[in-house]
Amino acid sequence: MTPQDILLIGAPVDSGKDRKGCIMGPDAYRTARLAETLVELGHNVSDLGNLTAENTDISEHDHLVALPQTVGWTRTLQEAAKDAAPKGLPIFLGGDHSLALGTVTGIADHAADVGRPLFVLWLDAHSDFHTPQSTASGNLHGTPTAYFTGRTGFDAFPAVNNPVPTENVCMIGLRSVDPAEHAALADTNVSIADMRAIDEGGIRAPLAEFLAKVEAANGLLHVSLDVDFLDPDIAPAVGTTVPGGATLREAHLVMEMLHDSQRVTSLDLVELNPFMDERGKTASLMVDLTASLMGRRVFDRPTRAFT
Ligand code: 5AB
Ligand code: MN
Ligand code: MN
Ligand code: MN
Repeated sequence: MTPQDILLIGAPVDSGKDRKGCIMGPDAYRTARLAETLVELGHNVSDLGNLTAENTDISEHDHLVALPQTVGWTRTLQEAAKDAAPKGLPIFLGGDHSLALGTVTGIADHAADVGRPLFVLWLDAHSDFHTPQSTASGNLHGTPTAYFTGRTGFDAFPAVNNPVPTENVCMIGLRSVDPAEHAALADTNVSIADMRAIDEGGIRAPLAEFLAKVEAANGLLHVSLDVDFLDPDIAPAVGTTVPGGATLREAHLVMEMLHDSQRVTSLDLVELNPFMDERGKTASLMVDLTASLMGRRVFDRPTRAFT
């Protein structure tokens, strides 16, 4: 396995929704020994500590939750992502999913700087494809994929210089998509494997197809892992649980395939709410999944030829 330079960047973003608790996410990953686990796998790991949101002079919005704070976080995270990407593989320790407004657009600017296309794998129960106009909840953690693909309506946010083309985005695990998101997604080339598709055909095929596209384009690959991608029985530490998510083995297989592809250049770990966890089991599972992504395996394949 090739050792990598991994940068852990704490992003205790808690402004993307009403329910609080994601502020504790970065320290839960530290407590669950994320850095030590990656070092044991042979990687070079630097923990850069936690970021804080830039102050803005934007006013509070009637409908959108904590708009000024989320715009501040977006600015901070865009800069942090742009700074970190040339130095190694950044892992953003969330924090709620509104952090991806900043991480993905910052990484997209880096991709443009190095002249390579950016691909995004969105592992989530939700598509997060709302605009600030279409969101019924006003929770901005439901908007990052719309922002980084260049949908309009994000006037309070920094302009998106390098939108990610929708054909470069793959969403796996969907099982809760609002009507406005559904209608908007229909006009895009986003690849979608919802839970029904996974039930019927398995999780391997859609991911393999997407990874082949990334490979053919010599792309950079950003992975955004929302805790609610996982079934709430194995990952209870989320604000809004959606039953029927990925199983333990489906999730590990995704991570193992990502490792084999050697394509992943940045990662978000988002939506962990340690206040809702059961004896740290969700934080530990997220660390184990990250370990699989970074090369942990029991045997090199094939383990044995059966006759
Ligand atoms: B998450 C919902 N679509 O807009 C909304 O957890 C949920 O980052 C958004 O995927 C979920 O509030 C955002 C109902
Ligand atoms: Mn999400
Ligand atoms: Mn989600
Ligand atoms: Mn959520």
